[in-house]
Amino acid sequence: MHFRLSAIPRFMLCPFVGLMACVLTFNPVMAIVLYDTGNPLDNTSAPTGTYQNSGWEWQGKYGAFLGTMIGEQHFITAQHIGVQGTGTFVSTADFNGISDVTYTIDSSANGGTGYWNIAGTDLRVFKINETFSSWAPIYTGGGEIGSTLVTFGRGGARGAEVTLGPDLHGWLTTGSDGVARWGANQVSNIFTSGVGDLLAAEFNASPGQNEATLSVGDSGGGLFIKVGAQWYLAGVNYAADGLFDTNNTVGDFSEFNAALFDKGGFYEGSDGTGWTFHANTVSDKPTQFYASRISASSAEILTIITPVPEPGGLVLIGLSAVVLLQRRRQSFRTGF
Ligand SMILES: [Ca+2]
Ligand SMILES: [Ca+2]
Ligand SMILES: [Ca+2]
Repeated sequence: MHFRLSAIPRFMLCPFVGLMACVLTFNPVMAIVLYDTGNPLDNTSAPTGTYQNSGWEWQGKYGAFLGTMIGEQHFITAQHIGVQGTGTFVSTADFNGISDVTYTIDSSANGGTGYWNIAGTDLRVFKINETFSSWAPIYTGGGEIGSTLVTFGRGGARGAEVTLGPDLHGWLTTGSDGVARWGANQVSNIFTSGVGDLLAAEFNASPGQNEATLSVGDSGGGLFIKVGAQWYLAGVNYAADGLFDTNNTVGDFSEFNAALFDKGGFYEGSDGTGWTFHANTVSDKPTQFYASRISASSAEILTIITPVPEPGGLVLIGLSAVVLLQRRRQSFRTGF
């Protein structure tokens, strides 16, 4: 079968894996894929129980993708999805529980650029002309690894089974269906990459836990972790491992995108950059997905979203002080 990505695969060095040079092949995720179920209708309404209030309410539709409300007038999403033509950010009834609310994007923001790119990352902040009634707190700490996460995206549900002999290894991933879906996982690692720090999570064969990975269409969605009783935005969905193939033959169009909880027995890479074979061992070799790490850019993000005092206001404060002084002087002179 022949699978095409809607974006160019990316390659980054990951220096955090000891002495071994490691090239990660990223497929920018342009769906939440669930281990437990292939039903595309599952996990499409607000999470409850353990995952209640975990960020679903702060998601909004930005073009074909998602963004997360992070300030009274700001939302954050991924750069690599580009500027979506709609010029709007929509808090749908699915997200807010009431009715669709359409916000308009301030195209004059940041001196006419229309957005702020966080340098050296895949993060992009937009401003709306109206105001949100609530927004996500952003994570500024360093304790992501080991945290339970919830992530959101609009990619497609999982496709056909990927097997080797009698053994299931995962599922093909399909094109984006545009439906917002949520899933859970655990932050397993942090990588330094050409697009800044990335949070990584392994797609494990863990039934009954809403275990999820990402696929095409999930980019820009928020990834939340819980600290105490509060969920914080800790990442923005970026990429997933791939491509995969059963051979390393160039040009036979046999490569495919897949959500594999065990990539053992498959090649990973691309015709352009070469293929790496993963031996099929008894232990699963899970694939990972990646999200841009918010905490590494939190200072810059907070500078963008925190309102600065109006210069006019400062001048007025100064003037009133002058006026007060003058009055006192006058009072002194006149003896009052
Ligand atoms: Ca996992
Ligand atoms: Ca091939
Ligand atoms: Ca295996």
